[in-house]
Amino acid sequence: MRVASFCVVLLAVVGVASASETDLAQQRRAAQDDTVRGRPARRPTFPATFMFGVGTSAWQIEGSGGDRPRSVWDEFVSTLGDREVLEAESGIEFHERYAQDAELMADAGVKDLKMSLSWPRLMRADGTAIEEGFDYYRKVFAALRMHGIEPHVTLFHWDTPTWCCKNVTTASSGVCDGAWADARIVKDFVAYADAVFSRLGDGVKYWTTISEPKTVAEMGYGAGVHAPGKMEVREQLRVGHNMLLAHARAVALFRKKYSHLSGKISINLNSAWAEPASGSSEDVRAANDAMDEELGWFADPIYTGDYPASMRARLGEFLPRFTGEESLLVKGSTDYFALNHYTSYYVKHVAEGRASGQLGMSGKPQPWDITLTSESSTAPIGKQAQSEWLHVVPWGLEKVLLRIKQRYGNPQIIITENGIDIAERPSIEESLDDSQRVKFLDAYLGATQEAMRKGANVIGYFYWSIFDNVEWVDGRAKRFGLVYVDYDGKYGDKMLRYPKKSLEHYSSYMRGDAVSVASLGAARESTVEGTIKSAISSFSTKRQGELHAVTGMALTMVSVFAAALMASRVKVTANEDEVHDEHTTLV
Ligand code: GBH
Repeated sequence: MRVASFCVVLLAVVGVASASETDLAQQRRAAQDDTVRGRPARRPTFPATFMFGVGTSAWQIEGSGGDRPRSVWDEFVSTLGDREVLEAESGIEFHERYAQDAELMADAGVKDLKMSLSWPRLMRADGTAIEEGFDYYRKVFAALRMHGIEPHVTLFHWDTPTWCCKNVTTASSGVCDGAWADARIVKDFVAYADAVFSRLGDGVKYWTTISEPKTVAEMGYGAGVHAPGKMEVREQLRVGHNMLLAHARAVALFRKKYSHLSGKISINLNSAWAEPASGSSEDVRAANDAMDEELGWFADPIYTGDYPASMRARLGEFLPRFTGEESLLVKGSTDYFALNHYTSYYVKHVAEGRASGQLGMSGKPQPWDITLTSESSTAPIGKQAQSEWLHVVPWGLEKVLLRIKQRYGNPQIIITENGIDIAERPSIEESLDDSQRVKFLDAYLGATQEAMRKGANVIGYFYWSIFDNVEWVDGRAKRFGLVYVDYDGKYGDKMLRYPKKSLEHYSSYMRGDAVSVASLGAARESTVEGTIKSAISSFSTKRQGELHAVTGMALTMVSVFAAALMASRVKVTANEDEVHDEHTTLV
């Protein structure tokens, strides 16, 4: 009887939804058109299984606590100045504060945390494991899991142990020779991966091997503005090659020796969107070549077994070759596509040999300048964030997702990083009032939803970053967090964390308030059933009448939720107050 009346009400709710289906469909189309034009849907909706997570990386948050052995990033910042050294040594003191941080995240509704492990904490040069380091991560995982947070583990996010270097120097040629430029690093990386899988592998569902091989190669070995500070045309491409091989061999090991862990593994590939500066066929081709480098440099080998033909044509013998065995090893070496995406830029064709610009956004010479026939345009493509390189272009994310779908066989995609930095303001109230980030989130999630509607198989989204943290060479100056970190103790104790407005906003996604009507049918049913069951068990000794009351209450909650959901959809079109030009955004 109870179950029957529950079904009737549920059907009624679904009925109301389908009765106004035409209206909703119209609103949705209007909202989606808006997204394409740069105006986002207010509160995009997602399948019940969609993961909403947040990201961090070891070197940016942990600090050097626990006598952490040094990485190339510690060496690199020591060439920059005392301030940089201090910032790196402190991080945000996550090494000491992880337990409270886990609690804070749990309170905000975080269930999925992307984090990296510090390779220097875990392995010695002789290939033996540092057990104290593993104990530390066991404690971190335990604290997270106690709060219902699942760690998504990245093995390497840029902090190469200095023992991988042939020499450590502060000479102008960079702080470290060898390392990723030397193929011997592959076996060290695989030994490290082996030690991690065997000691920490239990229960980890999602892994990535290397975060952004492109950034390390371009910024660290090409432009020289990241550790290890090298500017070597050939090395840059060699580094990318070695990273692909290290990744692929670690994955082969994982699949062979650790299949019982049932985890999924990938590599974090960053790609901006390169938009043709005009509709001319030359600009279109130039932008397509740019995308071959943004995305294809690493994704093509993984999905096809070789580099893009356009890169081979331009770079010739500069670009390393895979042996037949390596090509087979690299091809198919991911279980899902882990995409880091932040921004977009225009690309225009320039006459051969005269290109002064570059495709990496570094402003420094790139190897492909040699024969490059395109350059990034300075035309504004979207509002600039705190960082000069970051322009807010939600539709660029949609285009990257659809390119992945089209070119690589519609893989499952997790957006493993996406975020915006906003400068600190004069008062804490202003710094916490980050409406721009709130809009950014809705806009990029709206673009994600639009790509999904067009068939992209996106299963998760991770905002970068949960905390303000050490932004590499920019240190504490750039703030990407949903949580403000008071490094100097301006407003209380040093290093205290203060939630920004965006955390509260993103919490509603993480808690499941953005689940779509279609998929909510099932999700809501199980939630309601769960609510009723737990209510029944706790009320089990009470009278039947009270049980009916509890059931009624749960059903009311369902209807209210559904009504609220629909109301929020109506708001999508009601929101006419913001007008935006094509190719610009509200943020
Ligand atoms: C991410 O990379 C990193 O994974 C993360 O650690 C970092 O905190 C986050 O970015 C925010 O920066 O200086 O003009 O040459 C994103 C990809 C590639 C974006 C390199 C910045 C340098 C632009 N990054 N790019 S420029």
